[in-house]
Amino acid sequence: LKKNWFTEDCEMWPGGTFSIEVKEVLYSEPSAYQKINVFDTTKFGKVLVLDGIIQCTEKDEFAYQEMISFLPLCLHKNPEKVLIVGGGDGGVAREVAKHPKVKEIVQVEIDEKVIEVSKKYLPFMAVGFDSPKLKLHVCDGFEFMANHKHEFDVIITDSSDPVGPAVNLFRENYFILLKNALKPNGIICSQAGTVWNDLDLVSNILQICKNQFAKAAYAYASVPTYPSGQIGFVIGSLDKDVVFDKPVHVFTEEDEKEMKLRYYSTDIHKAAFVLPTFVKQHLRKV
Ligand code: AAT
Repeated sequence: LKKNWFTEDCEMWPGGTFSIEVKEVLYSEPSAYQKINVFDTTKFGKVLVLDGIIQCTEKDEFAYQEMISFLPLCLHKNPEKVLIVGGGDGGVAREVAKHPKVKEIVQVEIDEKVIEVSKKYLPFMAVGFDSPKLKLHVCDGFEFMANHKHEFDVIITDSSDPVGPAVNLFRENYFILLKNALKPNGIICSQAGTVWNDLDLVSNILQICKNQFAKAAYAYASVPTYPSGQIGFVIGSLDKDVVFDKPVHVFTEEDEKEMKLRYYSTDIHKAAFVLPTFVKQHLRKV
């Protein structure tokens, strides 16, 4: 094994994993919920790791944060009030705050330490916490959801994988709470795993989402530092007339520049719902 390389280690992906060359360990402490590491690396800039799993790297975080934010925001006619669950690095808040229709953002992150560490070591994402539109709560997303009804236009669940504190955020009960926390015609978008490693997880979450929402689909994004270089999202809408690959907010190249978008575009939005054949066939059973 090479020296100074960090290797992602998780029971979810046995038999093959991603490694990254570390220049310096900037932080390494357990919080009340998970072990937190921040590395500076030779190729991917600063990296946030929770319980041995890469959450984001400076080089490619924008792909994930833009997609999980703009896919649902651009499918909702008037996404004024948005809830973010998780997202303790601030990157999703940074993206959501850019959408011209968004007036109010509420965020619920379970781990205060992740927020603190991100503010210190990952300011390029933690700028999201400076938005005047944002109200930040430190508590469990599942519990928060149980106490909020008919409040939000869009709910984004930017959660870690279903092995640590996020395990409840992948259950059907959570999707029932999400549905009840939405206003009429509301939309949700949740981190939903990769098709190469977790096709059964993807189909399970999609099934749950289809059970609870008028319409549901899985969308695809390329993120090199997530397992297998890919991640996806389930999107559920209470509006039965939504057409997932037809965003209602269309951005010009000028808009993309002004909003500093580097991955999301109206064309990428349309393409994200086009799935590889083996995935399409597997998800057809859902
Ligand atoms: N922005 C991309 C990074 C993440 S962060 C996931 C966040 O979810 C973490 O800050 C974690 O503390 C928070 N979290 C976990 N469980 C809960 C919970 N129950 N309530 C609120 N917040 C929670 C996502 C990385 C995806 C990794 C893919 N392999």
